Amino acid sequence: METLTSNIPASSPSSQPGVVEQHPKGIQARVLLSSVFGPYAQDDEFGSRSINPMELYHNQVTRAQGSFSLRMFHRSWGIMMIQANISAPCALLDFPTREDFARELKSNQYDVVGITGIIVNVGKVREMCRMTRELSPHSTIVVGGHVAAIPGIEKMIDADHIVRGEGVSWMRRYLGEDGSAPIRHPAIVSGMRTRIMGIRLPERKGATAATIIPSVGCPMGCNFCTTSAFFGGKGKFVNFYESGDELFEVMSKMEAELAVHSFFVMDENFLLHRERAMRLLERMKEGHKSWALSVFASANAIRKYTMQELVELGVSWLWMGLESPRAGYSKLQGADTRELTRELREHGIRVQGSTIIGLEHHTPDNILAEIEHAVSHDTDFHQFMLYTPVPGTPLYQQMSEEGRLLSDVDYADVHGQFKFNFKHAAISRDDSKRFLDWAFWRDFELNGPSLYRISRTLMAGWKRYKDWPDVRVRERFAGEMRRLSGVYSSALWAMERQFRKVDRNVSGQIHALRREFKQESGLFSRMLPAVLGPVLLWTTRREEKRLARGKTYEPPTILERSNWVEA
Ligand code: B12
Ligand code: SF4
Repeated sequence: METLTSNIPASSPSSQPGVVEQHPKGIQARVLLSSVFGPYAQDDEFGSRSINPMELYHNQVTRAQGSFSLRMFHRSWGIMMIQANISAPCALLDFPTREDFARELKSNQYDVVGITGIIVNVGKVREMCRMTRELSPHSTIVVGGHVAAIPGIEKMIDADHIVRGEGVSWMRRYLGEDGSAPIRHPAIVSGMRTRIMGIRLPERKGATAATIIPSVGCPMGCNFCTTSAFFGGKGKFVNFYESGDELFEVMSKMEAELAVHSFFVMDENFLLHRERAMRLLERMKEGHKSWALSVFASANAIRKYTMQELVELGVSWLWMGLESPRAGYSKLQGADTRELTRELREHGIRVQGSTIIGLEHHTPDNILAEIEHAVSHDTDFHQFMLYTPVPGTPLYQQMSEEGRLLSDVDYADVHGQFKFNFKHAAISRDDSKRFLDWAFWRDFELNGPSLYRISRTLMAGWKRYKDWPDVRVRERFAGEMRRLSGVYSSALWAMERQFRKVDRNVSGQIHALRREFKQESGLFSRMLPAVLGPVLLWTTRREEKRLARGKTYEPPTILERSNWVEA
């Protein structure tokens, strides 16, 4: 199969994006929505890459942490959102194999086949369009998601409609429904098949956070940011829930349906909308909700809140950009991000930093110091990504105009975890990967496993808030300590031993934290490490061996039908 690069010649120009025409069958149309096919963690002709598995943390955050890497899968929320908001009979196929996809096409007469993908997936999207034409020739093919931003995509794939931007409204209008009707939020369990230290965590109802999607896009408009660009760019975004009241209602519904108290809030810059967040807090107080929120926010948005407000709002995990202070992004303006990170962690808020490697001002001479600066934040998790001009962004436009895009890079490799796809003024392609890999390793070596770091943050939060006057806050920390202290102490027991061979200093710090847990825990949790610790050490070592033999993990295939009546 030919590779798909930015200089690919035009193939059949079969489709054009454009105004939303309506499907003749309206809501009687049978719809199949599918994510791209796996397996993912392997190198293949369709664009799977072993370096690019379908695992958020292991792919871009904890990948250097060996058996301590946090591994889990996330469903394809975009198509779940669309499915929940259309009245047509709809099947959703998540993480199919090619055979699953073919079987589904053959066993049902679908009028509409909707495929979701991002830019790295273009080869798979093309293959799925080809398969649909062959196996279900009367189906209308609709392609959506970030893959739609590739310039000339309509000539690379054989689709009838290519949808750029928000898809719920588009699909509703396509099926003859009201595109601006209120959004029904699907019940989404945020992660599944979680593994760490060689064991798969049990999946009990309510044990995993629910994903809430209040909006898509981000008005900050950083030049490299694809999520911002895809939904309108600077100054624009699409709100699904405008107010704190609406958000509170949705979260209460999810709480009842999924028995959860914690939420992964999938909004690129949740804290930017202060009025909404503060109204949510008011409602949480009125309703005595002791919820925990994992949010994304830029440093300037976080600074709009006091620590107390963040803690009362239940913010327990924060994903924050830590781009170099020399890069001049407005989201960092006036922020001492090291001080901010330290403060957040002292208040029990786990911080996930995100740092870009290969910014314009980086050179082989200064980049190691910049990485040291990033790592010195001592965040709980740290994501590193290469500076990457992605189609649709202002950065891509600029690089293209300057003639700096490398035209022979396969789109499957444009994901920020491999090598540059552009000509950098001072750093070579091969060196970009070396620096990126070094950043991950350095963070791990210096700061230890993320599991240790989050245990430390939880301990700090517990000590500070265990006697706090607001009972909601107290309950949140007490609940986490109750559930986790025994498990964390056991994991720390195993980590302390296993990490000796990486860095004795960090191993010593883990030991000290383990003693703190011992002091603060109840009798059962104090006893548990003696039993569970050696088991975890054994599973950790077994996992190390598996990984050394090349073991990878794949998400399960899921098929869900709604409004379904057999044909
Ligand atoms: C969850 C997530 C993942 C999950 C994927 C789960 C899955 N099942 O695919 C994980 C963690 C595994 C993942 C991995 C990767 N991801 Co990711 N991921 C996200 C994240 C955080 C949320 C996606 C989401 O659900 N958004 C909310 C929904 C509602 O929005 P949406 O998906 O865009 O869908 C809307 C529209 O696009 C449209 N739409 C979508 N599909 C369809 C289909 C049809 C038919 C229609 C009509 C419309 C439509 O309608 C939806 C509602 O408006 C986004 C960031 C973000 N904020 O979106 C990055 C993001 C999508 N990921 C990105 C990247 C680069 C990756 C990786 C390559 C990165 C890496 N190195 O790890 C890998 C690739 C994995 C692979 N092998 O394919 C980029 C995509 C860049 C691009 N332009 O292609 C994003 C935008 C992050 C970023 N800012 O860089 N990711
Ligand atoms: S603040 Fe974050 S989400 Fe918003 S545009 Fe910048 S990088 Fe994107």
